[in-house]
This record gives sequence, C-alpha cells and structure tokens, in this order.
Amino acid sequence: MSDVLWQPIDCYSDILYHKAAGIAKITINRPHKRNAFRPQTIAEMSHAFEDARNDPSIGVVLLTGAGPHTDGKYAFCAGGDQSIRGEAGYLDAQGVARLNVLDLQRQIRSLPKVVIALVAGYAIGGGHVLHLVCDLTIAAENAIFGQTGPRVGSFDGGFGASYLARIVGQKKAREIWFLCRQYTAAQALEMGLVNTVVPVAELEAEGVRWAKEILGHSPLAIRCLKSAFNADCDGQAGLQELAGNATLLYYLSQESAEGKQAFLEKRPPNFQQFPWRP
Ligand code: S0N
Repeated sequence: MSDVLWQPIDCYSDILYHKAAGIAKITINRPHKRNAFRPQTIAEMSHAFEDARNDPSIGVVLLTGAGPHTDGKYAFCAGGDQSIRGEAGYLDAQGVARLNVLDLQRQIRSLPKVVIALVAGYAIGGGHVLHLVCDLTIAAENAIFGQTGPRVGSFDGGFGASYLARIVGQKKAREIWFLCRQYTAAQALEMGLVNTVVPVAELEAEGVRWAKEILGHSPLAIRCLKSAFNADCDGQAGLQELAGNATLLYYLSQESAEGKQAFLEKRPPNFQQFPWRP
C-alpha cells in the first residue's frame, strides 16, 4: 500500500474512484468476474477519466483492478464480460449491444495526463488491451498477460493488434494473438510490454512513486510529449492532438494575445514587436 490518503470520489457500481496529491486512481471493481468489464463498467471508467481530465490538480491517473479476490487471486481485468455478450456486442442494462471499450481506449490515449496501469494478476483479452493503451505499466510479480480472442470468438484489430506490434514487434504480437498463450510478468518485462515489475504488496506504492516523480515535471512538456508519441501511430487524429497542443501553447503567448487584443480594441495588430525566430 502507498502512504497517500485516498479520498473517495463519486458513487459508482463497477469501479472505485479516488484522488490524492495530484493523482487519481480508478479501480475496476468486479472481483466475481475477475474484473471483466460490461458496458456500465466502461461508462463509469469513462466518466472518471473525464473528471480526472477536467481537474487541474490531477496530473497522473492510476488504473488498476480490485484484489485480492476471495480465492486469493488477483486480476487487473479479464476483458469483456462474456456472460452478457450478445450478437453484436456487450449488452447494457437496456439490452443495447455496445463495444464502448474502443471509445475508452481512445480516451485514455488522448487524455493529456499520464495514465499508469498497475497490473496485479490477470490482464487478459480486452483487459490486456486496456493496460496496453496506458502510457506506462507497472506489473506485480504475479501479473499474467495474454490475448484470448481467437479462442473465445473475438479479436481487437485496432490498438490491440497494431499498437501491440509497435511495442513488442510484429513476430511477438502475432505469437500473442495466434497462440493465445499466457505470459508472466518477467516475460512481459523482457518483451518491453511493461516498464517494471515489483512485489504485489509494493504495486500501488511504486505507482504512487512514479506518479510523484512525473508530477514534479512540466505539465505542458509531458502533455506535448504524450501527443507526440501518439502522433506517430494515430494518423490524422494523432496529428490533430499534437497540433491542438501547439495551438494551446500559441494561445499562451503574448504574440497570440496581441492578435486577439487588437481585434477587441478595433486597431491593427502590432506583430512587428515579435521576432521571426531562427
Ligand atoms: C482470467 C482467467 C484466466 C482467470 O482464470 P481463473 O483464475 O481460473 O478464474 P475463473 O474461475 O476462470 O474465473 C473466476 C470467475 O470469473 C468469471 N470470469 C472471468 N473472466 C470473465 C469474463 N471475461 N467474462 C465473464 N466472466 C468472467 C468466471 O466465469 C468465474 O466465474 P464463476 O466462478 O461464477 O464461474 C479466466 O477467467 C479467463 O480466461 N477469463 C476469460 C478471459 C477472456 O476470454 N476474456 C474475453 C476476451 N475478449 C474480450 O475481452 C473482448 C474484447 C473486446 O472487448 C473488444 C475488442 C475489440 C473491439 C471491441 C471489443 C468489445 O467487445 O467491446
């Protein structure tokens, strides 16, 4: 456990949401399903991520799974809840089929703050893709990683395939998907799938240590770096994100403010005061 005093935020059924000292913590809380997600779980996670995005005191989000479970095992997330899988996706409370985890994946990637997955136990199927799209992953020694799609009749051909291949290489990514094997934390570290491995009792404390280190650095620099890393894989959406940050920085400049001020004061702008930098 960490030494921070987590404050519970809001009331959710499938997740726990806490904040402390610049850090938000989202915990998938469906231990009877090894933290498999249903549309409600995804909607709640999305709501919490949006809250973290809008809170200027928050710079880092930890994403984790509740555990240990009653049998002593742990899970980060076992993917989509197979018991409510309908013909066209996972059924919500109204019986509407949804694949809303894809929206959440994009939300995590484009969140202008750092998201760290803390993985104890199983990160399987769509749960594996969730840790994948986080910026960093800290694994407990008991973590187990893998995809099951071709065995259980699903696949993630988006980030789950192409981004995985960027991280572990084409051969390894194809092995992971085609064979549906499970990999230990040590193997995951060796293939670059996680950043570090710690004893399970140290997982949250290590996550908080990494978060505090990041929080000591420049928020705008981290924000621009995240979108720069994304732009490499995310096509025009990635470029839009990176360019949006360039616009944000420009808005913060005196040069940009002069244009707006001149318009409001109904005078010609004086851009001559600003240099054409080399
Ligand atoms: C995680 C595993 C390996 C753990 O094994 P263990 O420790 O032996 O526990 P179990 O006894 O198997 O499980 C304990 C209880 O938890 C239930 N449970 C576990 N996982 C799920 C699950 N995914 N859905 C529903 N229930 C689950 C068990 O049934 C058991 O309950 P009881 O005791 O009542 O029987 C092992 O559990 C395992 O292999 N789980 C299944 C992993 C899996 O195949 N996940 C689904 C993979 N597919 C996806 O995630 C879909 C991907 C996706 O979401 C997506 C991708 C792209 C585009 C769209 C989508 C989309 O669908 O939205």
